[in-house]
Amino acid sequence: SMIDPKLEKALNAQVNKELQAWYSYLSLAAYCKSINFNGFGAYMETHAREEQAHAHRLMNYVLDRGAQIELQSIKPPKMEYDSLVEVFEHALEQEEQNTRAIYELYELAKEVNDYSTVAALQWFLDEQVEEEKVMTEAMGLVRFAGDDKSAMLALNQQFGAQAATAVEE
Ligand code: OFO
Repeated sequence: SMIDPKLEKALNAQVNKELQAWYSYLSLAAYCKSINFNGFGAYMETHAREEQAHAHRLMNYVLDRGAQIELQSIKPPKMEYDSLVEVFEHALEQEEQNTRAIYELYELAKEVNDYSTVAALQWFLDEQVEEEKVMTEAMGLVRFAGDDKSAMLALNQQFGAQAATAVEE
């Protein structure tokens, strides 16, 4: 059955949010790499790829339902960061915002009795639980390392190694 026009619009807006998150992770990766923390940079790149995959997944769902995709422009992300702690805080905040956006989408899908979309969004909710968990832990570690340079270098290496295995999967 047809997607409610309001929901179709909201799904398209969420595709844009996923792409916005993709762009933001690219910016975080670029910042980390610009200060030679390539491990953190690679880690942020894996998150960028995930967000891109989310956009594709949602886009294909909209198309499978016979609805229209309207790609909107992506705004330039924040490019200046003061510290690695700020980088990770920003990433976590972004995930939290995205969770709220998916909650709203889920509520709208329920409101218009679109049970297929409710079911499709469950995957995104589960994914957000995982991403918030992972990013909360990462942010906690980076915040804990704080001004300890050797601790920060060790984390950089660890996150880089983690990103390298994520690529192989
Ligand atoms: Fe982690 O944001 Fe996509 O869903």
